[in-house]
Amino acid sequence: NLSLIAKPAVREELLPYCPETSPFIAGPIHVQLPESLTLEEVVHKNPLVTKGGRYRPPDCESTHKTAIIIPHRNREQHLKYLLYHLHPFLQRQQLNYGIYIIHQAGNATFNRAKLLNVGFKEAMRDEDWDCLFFHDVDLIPEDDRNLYTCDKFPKHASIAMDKFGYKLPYKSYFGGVSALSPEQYMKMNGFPNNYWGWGGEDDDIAVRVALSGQLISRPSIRYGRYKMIKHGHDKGNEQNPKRFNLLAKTRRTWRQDGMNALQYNLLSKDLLPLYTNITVDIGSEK
Ligand code: UD2
Ligand code: MN
Repeated sequence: NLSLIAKPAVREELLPYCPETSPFIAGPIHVQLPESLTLEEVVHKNPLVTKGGRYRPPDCESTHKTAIIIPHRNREQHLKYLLYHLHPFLQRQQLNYGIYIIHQAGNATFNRAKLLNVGFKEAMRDEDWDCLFFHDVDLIPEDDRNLYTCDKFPKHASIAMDKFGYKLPYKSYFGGVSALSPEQYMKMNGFPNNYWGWGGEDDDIAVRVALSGQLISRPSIRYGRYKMIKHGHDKGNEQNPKRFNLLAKTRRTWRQDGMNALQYNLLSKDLLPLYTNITVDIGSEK
């Protein structure tokens, strides 16, 4: 019976593993933000990206499964540029990856850390990711030797940003782009849910890393370079006046507030050509 030996239309099961260092890594990237760029062009430039913003190297089995989690509301331009740069960047690293946009519905005050918790939960429902990258929408990596894989400890990747003169602004700084394995994430009960508005949540996360008995891992300062697309303050993300009080209490609250207390209403999940869009109602400050 010929139909039994006909090749199935799925990809070959037994590809060799990808090499330890990808041959496509090129080093420094000159980041450009072409004004006329459209999302359709980004789709055309990435023919191997499949529904939901997924990719696996075509000719080898990646040894890394990385999900990128991006908190978002009303930053469509930044998102377009990030996708334009990130897709080829991740492909050059021969990763098996997926990109998730976690879109906060409504006009209540923005809550970055809670959106990241939602992203973790929803992404892990899909796939057994071994690394999650928590990524501001406006940060473009400038060197592809900055590997989007996880380390022994929670990793802070955006250590050299143009806006801080390509230096770490302070020692425990954890804002921008960070990477944790599911085990590292759960060990610190994820991120706080109660930081509404701008600021403090990144420092809280750094404190949780320490309180859960972990260290911070960082890439080389030569590789962890990022350009932040210039922007003003967003409406609905005003400075959080409670951030210092909250931070003073993290030691007492981190075990109660985090993944184990996460509540939200998933409004939609769409597999778009360049990313999975999760629209979520995360409520508002009580
Ligand atoms: C810094 C940190 C950021 C976070 C924030 C304080 C850097 C590079 N980043 O960012 O990680 O700790 O301070 O909360 O230092 N966003 C939207 N829509 C909004 C508001 C925010 O999509 O209306 C998302 C978006 O992904 C953005 C991120 O939240 O990149 C952080 O907000 P920001 O870029 O306004 O804050 P920034 O640059 O001071
Ligand atoms: Mn920013």
